[in-house]
Amino acid sequence: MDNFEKSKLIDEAKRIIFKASEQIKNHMQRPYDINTKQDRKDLVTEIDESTEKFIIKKVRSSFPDHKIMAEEGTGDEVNSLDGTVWIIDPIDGTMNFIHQKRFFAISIGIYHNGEGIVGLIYDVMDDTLYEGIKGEGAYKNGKKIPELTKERELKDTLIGINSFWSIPNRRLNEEKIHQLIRDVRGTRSYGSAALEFAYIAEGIIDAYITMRLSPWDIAAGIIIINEVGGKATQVNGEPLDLLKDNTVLAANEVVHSGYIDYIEEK
Ligand code: 2AM
Ligand code: CA
Ligand code: CA
Ligand code: CA
Repeated sequence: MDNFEKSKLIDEAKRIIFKASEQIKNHMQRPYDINTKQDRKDLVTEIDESTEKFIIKKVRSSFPDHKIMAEEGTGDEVNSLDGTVWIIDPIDGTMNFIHQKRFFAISIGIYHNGEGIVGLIYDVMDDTLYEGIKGEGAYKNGKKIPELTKERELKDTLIGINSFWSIPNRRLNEEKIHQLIRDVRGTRSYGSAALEFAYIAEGIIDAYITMRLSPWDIAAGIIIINEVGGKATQVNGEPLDLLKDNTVLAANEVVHSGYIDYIEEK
């Protein structure tokens, strides 16, 4: 992809995300349907679906030969990252959207032959755009985000983790997570994977640990944190695979490996 194509892609992706955000804000003033997916806590609204359709329509009209992977199933069936692939979460943090009416984001990651080119995370109610451009850096509302500090020790970190992973569960050894909670400075739980990545990039938390995310939860965030000295892998340190669900350990790279010993999968 040449620089001209790349700048057209970035401009258009930003236009689409701003427009989609306006539509969400308008629609949420009116009543909307709420449904469940796999279980009673896995929620989706008609606004998740209409926003996805809106974004996909815009992408298809501007870039008919690009492929689209999207959460609510109106994209393409994507089996490889060959060519240019948009990985879209129309609303990341649907539970926050419904209950809190804030702390949700639109996430768009664009990959070219498997390489992350542009990552955009838009915090809708805060009107904040986090943007990562491969090789050029990360930005918050157009202002360059500085490299993450290299002066960080695990004991001084603030980590994003859902409290669910600290109660007895099927996926990991909760005793070790309890020890991690004791050993770090503090924990936070924001309820939007995309925003947790954005906050790592911004340096306001140091890590995010979770046991199951889909490609659209992380596609943009990976690109953004990579640009400022962050690292994202599975919880065992293995690389992430954007064609399937993954466990995720995202962190400032100077502390990243320190968390691995605390995460014992069952
Ligand atoms: P979503 O809001 O787009 O579904 C919540 O802890 C975070 O995990 C959100 O980013 C949420 O994305 C994501 N998530 C992924 N799979 C989920 C699931 N099955 N149920 C609830 N949240 C899920
Ligand atoms: Ca969802
Ligand atoms: Ca999501
Ligand atoms: Ca979603």
